[in-house]
Amino acid sequence: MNEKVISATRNVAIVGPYLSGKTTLLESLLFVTGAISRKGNVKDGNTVGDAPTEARDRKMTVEVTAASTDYQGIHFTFVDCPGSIEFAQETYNALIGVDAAVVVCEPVRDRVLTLAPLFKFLDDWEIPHLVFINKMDRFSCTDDACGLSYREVLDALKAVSSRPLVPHQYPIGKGEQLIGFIDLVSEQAYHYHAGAPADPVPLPESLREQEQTARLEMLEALADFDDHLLEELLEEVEPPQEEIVQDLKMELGADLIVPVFLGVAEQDYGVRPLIDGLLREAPAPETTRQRRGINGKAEKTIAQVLKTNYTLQGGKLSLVRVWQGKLTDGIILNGVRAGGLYRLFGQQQQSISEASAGEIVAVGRLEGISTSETLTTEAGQSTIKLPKAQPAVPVYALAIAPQNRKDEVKLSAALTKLQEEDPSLAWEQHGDTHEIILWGQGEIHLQVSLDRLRRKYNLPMTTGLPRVPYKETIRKSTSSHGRYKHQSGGHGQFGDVYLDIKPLSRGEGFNFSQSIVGGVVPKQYIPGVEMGVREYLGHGPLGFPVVDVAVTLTNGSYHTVDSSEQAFKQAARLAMTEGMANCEPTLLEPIMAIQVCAPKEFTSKVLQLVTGRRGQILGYEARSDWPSWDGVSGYLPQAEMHNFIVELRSLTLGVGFFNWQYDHLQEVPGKLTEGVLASMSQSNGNGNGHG
Ligand SMILES: Nc1nc2c(ncn2[C@@H]2O[C@H](COP(=O)(O)OP(=O)(O)OP(=O)(O)O)[C@@H](O)[C@H]2O)c(=O)[nH]1
Ligand SMILES: [Mg+2]
Repeated sequence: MNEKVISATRNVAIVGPYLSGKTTLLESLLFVTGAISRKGNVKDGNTVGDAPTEARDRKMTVEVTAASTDYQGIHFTFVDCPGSIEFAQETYNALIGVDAAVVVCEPVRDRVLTLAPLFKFLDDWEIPHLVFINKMDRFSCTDDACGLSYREVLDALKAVSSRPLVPHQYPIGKGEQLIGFIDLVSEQAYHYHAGAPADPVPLPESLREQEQTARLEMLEALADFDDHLLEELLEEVEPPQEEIVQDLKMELGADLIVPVFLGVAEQDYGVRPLIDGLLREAPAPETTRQRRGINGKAEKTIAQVLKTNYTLQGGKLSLVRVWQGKLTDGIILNGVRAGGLYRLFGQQQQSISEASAGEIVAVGRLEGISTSETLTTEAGQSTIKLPKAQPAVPVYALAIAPQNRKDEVKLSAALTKLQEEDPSLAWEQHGDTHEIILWGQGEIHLQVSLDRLRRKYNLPMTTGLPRVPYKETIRKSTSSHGRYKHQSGGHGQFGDVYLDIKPLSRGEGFNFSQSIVGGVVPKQYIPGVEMGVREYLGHGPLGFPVVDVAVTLTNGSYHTVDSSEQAFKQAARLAMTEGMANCEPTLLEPIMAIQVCAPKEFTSKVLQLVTGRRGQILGYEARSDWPSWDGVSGYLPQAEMHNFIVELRSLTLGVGFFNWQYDHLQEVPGKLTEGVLASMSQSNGNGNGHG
C-alpha cells in the first residue's frame, strides 16, 4: 500500500535564472493537467506561484511555493522557486527535498552562463535535473538558422554543466517562428497547437540530417552508461524505443545526464511533452530516498522542513518532505505536536489527515522548529540529522529602526521569526554604533524582509546606511597630569595622577599598569584610576573608541580625608583628556578579509573592483571546486563594502559572490579622515552615534 503511494508521487522543483519563466511554466503545467481552468499571468499578479503579496508587488518570485496536480495517475507536487540570486537560499533549501528539478532557462548565451552556481548545487547534491529552454518564441531563428541557434544554446549549456547534456527534442522553425519540435526518442515531429496537445506531423525532410545528428548525440551520451546500447550503436542496430526511454529514466534518476526540452511556457508550447517526459523519466521518491541513504524500512517517521512560513494571522506553516513513514495530524515531531496537515496549492491549503512517505505537504504549528531541520517521531533528542544546504553568507546590510520607538520591544521577536523563515537573513545590535543591523543577500532581499515586518508584524521601519565602526588610536607618547579638586559643603574631593600614555602595536588593544613607589597613590584608589582611563577610552578625542594604547600610572598624590576612588577616576579622565590631544590621534577603520568568486572571464574586472575601492589584492587562483572560476583573495575596508555585492553582481552577470570576515584595523588615509569626521559630526553632532 505504502509502496504504491510512493511510486505514484513526483516532487519536481522549477528552478533557473530570474525571469526565465518558471512561474509561467508552473501556471502552464497546472493548466494543461487540468488543476486550473484559467491561466493567470505574472504581469497581472494572479498566478498560483506568485500569490504571496511580496511577489505580486514585485512581479517576481521571492519565496518558494508548492502546488500539486494529478496527471495520468501520478500526484505531482511542483515547487516554484525564486530565480533571483538574492533568494537562492530559499531555492537551495527546497531543492533538497525534491526528486527532480526542471531548470528553466532562456535561449540567450549570457543568461545560460548564469546557471553555473545552480548546476553546481544540483551536481553537489546529485539532484536529477533536466533543462527546459523556454521563451523559444523570442528566439531569433529563421528556417535554416533555427537548428544552428539551438545548437549554440546547447553548447553554452554544455560549457556550464559538469553532466552531459542530452537533447531530447529538436526545434522546427518556420519563417522566424518556432512552430514545433521533433521528439528524438520516437523521431515523431509535432506542430504546436494553441490550447491543445501538439499535432503529429511528418518529419520535415529538410531537418532529417540535423535530427539524425542530434539523435545520435543523445544515443551516444546514453551509451556511455549502457554497454548494451553501445554495442547496438557500434553494430548499427536500431535500439528499441523502450530501451532508450529506460536509459533516459535510469540515467536521469542517477543524475548522470541532463535531458534538454524546449518550448514557450506562455503559450503552453512544449509543456505537455515536458510533463510526459517527467512522467516517464523522473525518478520516484523511493529512488531519492535511497540516494539520501534513508533505509525506509524503520517504523519511525523521518521528514525534513524545506521552508517555514508565518502567515498573516501569525500561524506557523512548515513545508515538509516526508522521507520515511507517514505524517498524521497531531503527530509529535521532535517533541512538538503538529497542528494541522495540508496539501498546498499556492496560497490555498487543503486539509488532509495523512501524508505518506515521498510527499511534500505543509504542517501547522511546529513551534521552535526551523527550516532544514530533520523531523522524527523519536522520543527525546533525534539521532538522525539529514544534511542541509549551507547557509549563505550575509553580504548586504542596512541599519534599521522602528518608525515608532515604542515598537523596539516587539522588534526582536519579529526579527527572530523572520530569520526562522529565512536563514539567509541575520541581524545584530552593533556593540559600538548601537544600531540594529539587518544582514541579507541584497537590496531586494532586505526590502522584502522589511515589507514582511510591516505587513505581518505591523512594524514599519526606517532604514539607513550602517555606520562604520571606526576606532581611533595615537601615534605619539606623552606624559600628562590630572588633578581633581572639588570643595562643596562637607568634605571635598581630591585626586591627583601622572600618566604615561604610549601607542601600542596594531591589535594589542589596551594595557594599564602602574609604577607607584612609596604609596603616593594608595592601592585602593588605583582601580579608580584605571576605571577613569577606560571610560575615557570609550570615546576618544575624535569621538570613537580608542584602541592600541598603554597607560601607566607613574605618580600622584592624595589627601587623607578628601581622596576617594571616584575622585581618582575623575583625575584620570582629566589627565587623559589633556594628554591624548597631544598624541596625534589617528582614525582606524575595520578591514575585511574577502574571498571573491567569479567566472574566470571576469577576474580582471573583479581585481579592478577591489582595488578601486581601496582594497588590496593578496592573490587569485583557479577554484578547484568550481571549474572555470577564479577565487580572488584580498582586503577591503568595511567602509567600501556596503554595495560591493551589488557592483560585483553587475560586473559578473549576477553570479559573482564573496565571503568575508573581519580581519584587522588599519589607519584611515589622511585625506579621507576629514571627510569621515565631518560626516560623522553632521549626522549626529556627536562622533560615534552616542547622540
Ligand atoms: N515571450 C515569452 N515570455 C515569457 C515566456 N514565459 C514567461 N515569459 C515572460 O517572462 C517574464 C518572467 O516570467 P516569470 O514566469 O515570472 O519568470 P520566473 O522565472 O518565474 O521569474 P522569477 O521567479 O522572478 O525568477 C514574464 O513577463 C512572463 O510573461 C515565454 O515562453 N515567452
Ligand atoms: Mg517566478
